[in-house]
Amino acid sequence: MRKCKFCSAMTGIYMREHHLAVCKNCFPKWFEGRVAETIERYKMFKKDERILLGVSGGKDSLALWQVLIRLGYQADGLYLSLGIKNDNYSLDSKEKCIKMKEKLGRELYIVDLKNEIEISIDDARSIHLKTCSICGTVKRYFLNKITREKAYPVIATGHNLDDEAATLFGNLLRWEESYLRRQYPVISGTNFFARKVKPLAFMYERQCAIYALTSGIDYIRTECPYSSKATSISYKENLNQLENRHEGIMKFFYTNFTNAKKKDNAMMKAEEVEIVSCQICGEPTTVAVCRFCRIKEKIMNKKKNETEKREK
Ligand code: Q46
Ligand code: ZN
Repeated sequence: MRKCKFCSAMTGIYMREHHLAVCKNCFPKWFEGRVAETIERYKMFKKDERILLGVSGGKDSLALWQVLIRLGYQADGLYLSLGIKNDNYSLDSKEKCIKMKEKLGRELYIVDLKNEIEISIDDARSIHLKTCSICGTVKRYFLNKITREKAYPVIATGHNLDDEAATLFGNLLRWEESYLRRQYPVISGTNFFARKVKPLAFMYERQCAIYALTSGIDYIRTECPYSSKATSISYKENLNQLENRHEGIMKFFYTNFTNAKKKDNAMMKAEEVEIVSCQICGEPTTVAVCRFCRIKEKIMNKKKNETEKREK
């Protein structure tokens, strides 16, 4: 046990990477203060801008929602019901988001994938693409769509430092230049897309968990059943092993990357691509038919073929 830096109470919460002990009563204020610094340092948004936050019912997005409201920002939530039946995952996660909406007194938009496109993420397995890759496309599609329809200038997501470091690690291993150019805590808006921000990008995953616990957030404890197959999980495990041996290494890795990008404008310049309207759904895309519509068509065709086979 150590003494809390702010009130001297004895505490078991010690953050080696910051050489800092904080008790459970002081932790929420400390966490909120650090997120506020990130928002200001990267000029993510102002108090009079409406923010749409993607919420999943997990600790990170719900923690971010509460932090933003406590800091005086105008943030509403968007929950996408993916139709994951395993262990009632989708039902439970939706319930946590509704609880938080009631606690914060803000708007929560709920998009049910089954109502929108008659398919769920569970159906996605049938077309032999990685479930998480399809899920990512679907989430981005609806976040962009609802943000534009409801005229929000900013999209926020609850990606934490572990997520960002794992993404960076993967992009470096595969030398994904176009993704490396795009990875940053804030991406400016264009005529077609709202500004995208990640206010938790410098907070470790375990700090988000401590915040959720010490500030009474009710979040979904079970992992998405597909998460064990996600490549990012193995990157995270490896990075966490390194972090255990070299405290703060994950923070250095991501912070130094963002600092280098800040200094070198060339690294910030995303490739210029022409944006057109998808021939099927009309959403902005770089190809004739957007990835979302292509995935949807594939799944629908597969389902149709299976029904025809059964009826024969
Ligand atoms: S929800 Fe979707 Fe995650 Fe589940 S299917 Fe994969 S991407 S793991 S954040
Ligand atoms: Zn489309």
